[in-house]
Formats: sequence, C-alpha cells, structure tokens
Amino acid sequence: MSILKLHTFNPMDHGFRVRWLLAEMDIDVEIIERDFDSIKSDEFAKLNPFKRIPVVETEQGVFYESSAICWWLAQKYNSDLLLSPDDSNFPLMLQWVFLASSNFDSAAMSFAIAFRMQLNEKIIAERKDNLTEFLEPLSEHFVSNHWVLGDRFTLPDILLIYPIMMIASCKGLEDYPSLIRYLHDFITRPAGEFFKPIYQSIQES
Ligand SMILES: N[C@@H](CCC(=O)N[C@@H](CS)C(=O)NCC(=O)O)C(=O)O
Repeated sequence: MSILKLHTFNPMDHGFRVRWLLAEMDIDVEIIERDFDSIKSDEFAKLNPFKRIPVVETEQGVFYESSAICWWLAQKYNSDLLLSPDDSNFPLMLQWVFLASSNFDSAAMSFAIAFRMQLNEKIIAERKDNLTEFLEPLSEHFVSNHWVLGDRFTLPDILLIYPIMMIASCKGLEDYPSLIRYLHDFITRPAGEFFKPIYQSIQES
C-alpha cells in the first residue's frame, strides 16, 4: 500500500503536478477521487480549510498547495529534478517555480474556467487577452530552450506545464508553436504513461 494519498479531481486538477512528479520519481500514490461537492464538505475542510485540491495525506501530515507539495516531495526523495542551492542556476529555478505557481497560473485558470463554463464571449476574449503578456515571453523562451532551464528537465517544468496544458485544452495555444512543441515533448516523456488516457479525455471534453 502506498504511503501517500492524493485527493484529486477526475480527470484532473493541480494535483496533476504531484502525480507527474511521483511518476518521474517512480513512487506509488493512492488516488482518492473527489468531486466539487465533496471538497466543499465540513469533512474535507479538516484536510484543507480552504476547500481546494490537491491535498496529500502522508506519514508527516496532511498538506495542500501543489507546488509546495511537489517541492517537498522532490527534496524528501532527493530528486535530481531539484538543483542544489549551490548550483548557479538555483535562483533561476526558484524564479520559475514561483512564476509557474502565481500570476500565470491564476490567469490561465481564469481563462480556462470562463471557456469551460461557456461564459459570454467578451469575458472569454478578455481573459484570453490577459494571457498574452505571459504567453509571448514564454513562447520566446521555448524557441531557444528545450526545457525551462535549457537542456535539463527540472521541477519548474512540471509546475509550468499544468497551466499551459489547461490553456491548450481551451484552444488558447494555437498562436504559439514553441509552446505546443514544449507541451508535446513534456507529455511524451516516459513518466507520462499514466497520463495518456487522461490527456485524451481532456482533449475530447
Ligand atoms: N494554488 C493551489 C490551487 C488549488 C486549486 O485552485 N484547485 C482547484 C482545482 S484545480 C480547486 O480546488 N477548485 C475548487 C474551487 O475553486 O472551489 C494549488 O496549486 O494547489
């Protein structure tokens, strides 16, 4: 039995990051599928008072916030997806971890929610427009960099791909071929086996 339990939505949510990281590290996880009503319950509030997922239950306690969970797990299992603080690129890695977890993530979710809930076209267009200031520099970055830190695949790639994938699933990536290339290279990594049926269902939805 796995020592880790991950509360997550079907087909996916920010818990995607945790699942992917664990797959990269070849660590088992027990998935506890949740729906929107169940995460708004008093019972779930005992796990996360903010009533959001993902949440992990571990031998060290119960935690939420996908990027924090990923950082902790990568460090706990000594993953080479994290640079050492002595590495000259460490601050750069940190910069991308926060970029992937803050404004860009919020802007991407805001667009994806509007698109999926079929809010009025003006709102969808506005939220898509708000993404441009992120997508343009990102797209430029991935013209000359294979991964976030060049040739080396690291944790911020796992964090960054979630909002990029959500945008792609809402037809928001068509104008950015380098980001389509990045997404493709990411989801075809060996760790992505578990994800193939999930990705297909997102594309079809
Ligand atoms: N910053 C949080 C975001 C968590 C989050 O917003 N999760 C969404 C699912 S992807 C959720 O629980 N939504 C429920 C709601 O908005 O009420 C993280 O990275 O874990």
